[in-house]
Amino acid sequence: MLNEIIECVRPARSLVVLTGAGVSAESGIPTFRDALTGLWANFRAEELATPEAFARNPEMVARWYDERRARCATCVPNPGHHALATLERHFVDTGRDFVLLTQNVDRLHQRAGSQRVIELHGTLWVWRCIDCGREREERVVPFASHPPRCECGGLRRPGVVWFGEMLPADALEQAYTALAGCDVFLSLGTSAIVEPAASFVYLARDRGATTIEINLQSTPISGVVDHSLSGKTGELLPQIVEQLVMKI
Ligand code: BJW
Ligand code: ZN
Repeated sequence: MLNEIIECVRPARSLVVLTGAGVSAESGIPTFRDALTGLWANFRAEELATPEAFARNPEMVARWYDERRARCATCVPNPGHHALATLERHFVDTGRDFVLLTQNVDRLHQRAGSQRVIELHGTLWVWRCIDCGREREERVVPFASHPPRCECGGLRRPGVVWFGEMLPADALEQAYTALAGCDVFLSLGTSAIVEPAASFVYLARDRGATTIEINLQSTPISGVVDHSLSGKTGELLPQIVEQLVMKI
């Protein structure tokens, strides 16, 4: 199976990769659907990641995101992130298109060296005032108070996309353009249940692309893709990429 996947990716002219929380799991960042722990054990992430939860209890939601920001600050990219950055360089060096669409908000792809990363769900590192809209990158953890406040006095929220919110229009447009032109599509470490990213595989398939999934568990798209490989992205991606980069 690994060899079949390598031989599918090798001739690709235009590769689109979609990543999810599983790709960062081996960096020590819990996936979105992992059970919450500690003080958060009685909560579900799906209930905290909504505009309604922030409106009801901004202090609690901001604190949850700030703790996740602090956790990410102690984590480093894993071999899966590095393999994807190497793969991008290989595609660019050989004059081919490579686009990385990520649902992850941790920016570990960028820290691994990936250049063309489209953040579909925003990032934990940028916070935005809900009154004046001003955005600022926030690297120092933790905040002095929750939620942090803007100079204008407004509450600031994490620059992520919550359920029921629109994805950034430019990110979505770039994603659809890339999908319309790709000949190979990789879905990596995502449960493939959150729309619109969950439907990208169908767009790629309908335009004739070869579709591949790597995940620890089966997902709703495991029976849809051409190849579904079971395992850890941090272990499998380096093996795949090494073969692709060594033998042109
Ligand atoms: C490993 C591994 C290892 C572990 N190696 N694998 C159509 C139908 C029904 C509903 C909707 C619809 N269209 C829109 C909706 C509503 C909603 C939605 O999709 N709901 C579904 C739950 C049904 N979508 C939205 O609201 C989106 N907005 C939108 O579409 O606007 C227009 C609109 C609105 C309303 C109605 C209609 C239209 C916005 C979605 C925003 C998602 N935001 C979040 C939170 C971000 C901030 C934060 O992190 O807190 O994004 S939700 C959460 O899920 C997060 C993730 O990016 C996203 C995807 O999760 P992901 O990455 O797949 O993680 P997990 O945890 O689910 O899975 C991890 C996987 O890794 C597992 O499969 C493991 O097996 C695997 N794994 N270790 C390989 N080492
Ligand atoms: Zn403001």
